Amino acid sequence: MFSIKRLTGLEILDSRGRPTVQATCALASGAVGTASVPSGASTGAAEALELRDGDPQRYRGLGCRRAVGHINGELNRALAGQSFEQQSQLDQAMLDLDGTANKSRLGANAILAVSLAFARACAAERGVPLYQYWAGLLDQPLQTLPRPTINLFSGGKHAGGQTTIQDVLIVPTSAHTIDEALAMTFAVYQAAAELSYHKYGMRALTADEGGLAPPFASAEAMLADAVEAIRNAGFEPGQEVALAVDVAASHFYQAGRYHLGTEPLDSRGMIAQLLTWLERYPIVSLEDGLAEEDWAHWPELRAAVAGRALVLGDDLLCTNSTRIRRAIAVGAADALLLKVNQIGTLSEAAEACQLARSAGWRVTISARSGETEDNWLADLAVGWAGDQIKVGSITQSERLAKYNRLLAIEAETGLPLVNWP
Ligand code: 2PG
Ligand code: MG
Repeated sequence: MFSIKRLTGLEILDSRGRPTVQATCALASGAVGTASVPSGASTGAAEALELRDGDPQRYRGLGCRRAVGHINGELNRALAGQSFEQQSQLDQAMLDLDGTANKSRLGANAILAVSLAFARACAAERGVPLYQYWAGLLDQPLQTLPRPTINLFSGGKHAGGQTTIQDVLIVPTSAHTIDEALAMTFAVYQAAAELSYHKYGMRALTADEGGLAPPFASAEAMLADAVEAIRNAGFEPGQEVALAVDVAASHFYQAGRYHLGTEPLDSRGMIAQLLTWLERYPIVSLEDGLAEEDWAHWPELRAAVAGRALVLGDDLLCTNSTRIRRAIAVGAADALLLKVNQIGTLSEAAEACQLARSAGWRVTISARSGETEDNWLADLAVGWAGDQIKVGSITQSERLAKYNRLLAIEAETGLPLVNWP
């Protein structure tokens, strides 16, 4: 039994300087856990609601005082003094209190902060590392470390829209350890910075997640430059370092057309475009290749990709079990991008993860574009045996906090890196 003594909330700032929520959970045993929630920019329409104050005079309406007030007020009043045998009971109690379908009353940011802080406090009370506690939530042993997929070039909503697609990431496929994966990434990132300078006269200025963002003429130029940077770093593209792409197609889809290049594309045209990329570039994972509302064509995309790359759903699925069930039923994807703040509690995210696994899918555990220095994501990716972890680039402390935690977990556990791709 874990008895909550007190919950406290605090408004803090994320990596974009926007407010977000931190919670601290003190248990009667004396164990304490603190955790912070991230925030997206290219959000899916079906995400749980991040409660913002809406006061234009303060942080342009983005303040989180109401969400924090719910932790210090209603949630603390209702939950302090209560005991819970497990995480799911606390999460259910918060869902019952909130009483809405998308956590809009208390705010998914408030609820998730408490859910995570409670997890940290429970791990501390048991005297186990957080990744161990999280493996226990899924009732599974520790298995592998996730393979990092690291943002090299940014576009879309993370880089002022200078290129339509959102992220080109590198996948150090020949790395055997986290340590090796990061050293390889550093080499490619430096080569990409040099390439950006020589080709575009661009100093190494970075986008929201630390990726480089020169003014590429097209998505193809972005992909081709990534391949060139891999080669310049001394690696064989595809053999040693592959690519992952977050197309984030929902964000350039309007009235049934994809506004990717000069000519708008219909869904078939967009699928044909994606297949051309798969043929030309060493892409092993294709995220949100189609828009979140274009359900009708996702099965076609998956069938056409035919296992050559992961068909990964982010905005499409929103870590939401109802949407994942639908995607499994119609064969819309074969991999889940899991972001706990899309759904708002650990228990619901755990259910989403298990559902994806039950269909034989791969799982990517992902950060948000607005992050904090908190590093719980690394523990989650290990505890839930994520195939990939997606944290952003190899710059900026809110990203490095997670990579550095992975290095520490690797040193502590000696777990092998997952055998993917
Ligand atoms: C995504 C994420 C992370 P955001 O689309 O996968 O890169 O972006 O957090 O802005 O939704
Ligand atoms: Mg995405």
